[in-house]
Amino acid sequence: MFKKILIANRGEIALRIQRACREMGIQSVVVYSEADRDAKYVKLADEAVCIGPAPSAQSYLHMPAIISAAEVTDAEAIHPGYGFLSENADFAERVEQSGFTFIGPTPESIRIMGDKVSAKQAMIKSGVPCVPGSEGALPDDPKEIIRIARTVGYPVIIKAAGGGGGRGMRVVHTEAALIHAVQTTKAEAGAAFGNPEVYMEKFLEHPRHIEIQILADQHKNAVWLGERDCSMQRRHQKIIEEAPAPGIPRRAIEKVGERCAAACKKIGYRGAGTFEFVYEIGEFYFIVLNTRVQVEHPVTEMTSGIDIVQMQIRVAANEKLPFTQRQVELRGHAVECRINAEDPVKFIPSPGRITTWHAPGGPGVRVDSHIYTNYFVPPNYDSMIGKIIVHGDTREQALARMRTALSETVVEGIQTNIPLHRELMVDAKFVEGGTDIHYLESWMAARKR
Ligand code: MV4
Repeated sequence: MFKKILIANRGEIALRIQRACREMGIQSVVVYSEADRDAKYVKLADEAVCIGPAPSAQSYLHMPAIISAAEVTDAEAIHPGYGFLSENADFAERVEQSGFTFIGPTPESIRIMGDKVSAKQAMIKSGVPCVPGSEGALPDDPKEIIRIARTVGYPVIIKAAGGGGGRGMRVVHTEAALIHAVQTTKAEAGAAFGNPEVYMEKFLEHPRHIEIQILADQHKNAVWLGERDCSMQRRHQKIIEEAPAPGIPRRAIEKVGERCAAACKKIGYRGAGTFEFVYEIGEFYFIVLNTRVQVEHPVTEMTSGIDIVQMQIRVAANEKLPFTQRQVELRGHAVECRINAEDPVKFIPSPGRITTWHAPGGPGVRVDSHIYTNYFVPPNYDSMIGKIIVHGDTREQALARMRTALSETVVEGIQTNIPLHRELMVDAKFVEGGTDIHYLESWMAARKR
């Protein structure tokens, strides 16, 4: 096992990774920007290295500074967390070339999954169900494009190979609009991602967003740890996640979960990963494979009892997964609310000093956050300041615990989306379960009137 790990991230996930290291007896080094100098997890770390000024480009995205920090502190491995450099294949490669272990998949896996065309091709080959569409990138010939769209059937969606997270896509409803849409998406993709390749899929109008958590070691073992329903989102920013996904037959989940684990073995995947699907009328359709630990991983930790961050570290150190698929037992129901420093109605970021922070507690309540009373939320980064996660025997119990937790939580000095969560936890349709990816945005539009 590693003696020392460098954490190349900030905020709640830096603290989360630090906790995993502590529990495993591993020393942790955090890197921080000038804006994060006073953060408590920076002081709590065994070692801390300032890597630059507040802007991410000069700190958390600055590869030479991070690699130098690993060199001067004699760290053996680098955990990238999520966001920043976590899915940057060049970074993973540079980490390994500098003699460190990258806690994540191989640079090659990251590269394949970063290109959505090659990711989809790998999944089709590995038996993971995908959305019907073009086989690979669209050709240049407009006649061919029109022919493909007729076969797929309208509406279709044009997606950039280099896109993701909702960037670089366009829905097309009619043949008349097709060629212009393809050309515009290609031009935008070329400018934004340096890759003009696009592909086509049937556009599903009312899907849910369901994802499967997997773990794979370097000894040909791969397991899936159940699903998460992440349909409650706004502008591709998830705000509530839960497991299991309400109303989906267990048999259907098991089938897709097994396909994901089998695909991991087939492609030689290592580390933690998340297969994202759109789910509509009883069918799962693969959209992307995220090669990092995700914000919402605690929901799966609560239902599986497995520490995903510790497993990432263990498989990176070449250990075997310490359990088999048959030993994975999913229990109860978990829900996560992401707490953002933002206006709960207009969603404008609300950085600044937190004058009061009172965390919730009690049975089945977990808080993953780096904040404290008198903490200054810097304006330079993502507005998420923490997560409240609850677990219960049933969905009803989990929701009741979340309502209580939200009622106990106090954040003063800045605005947060806690009032929005309080409303959603008693919303009839959410409480019923199974709302689709458009629900939150239509709910907000209706509330405004
Ligand atoms: C789709 C889709 C409907 N049909 N693909 C958005 C993010 C990117 N990863 C893929 N996305 C979508 N792909 C087909 N063929 C709808 C979305 C989508 C979405 C997916 C998951 C969560 C939220 C979403 C919000 C809008 C659109």
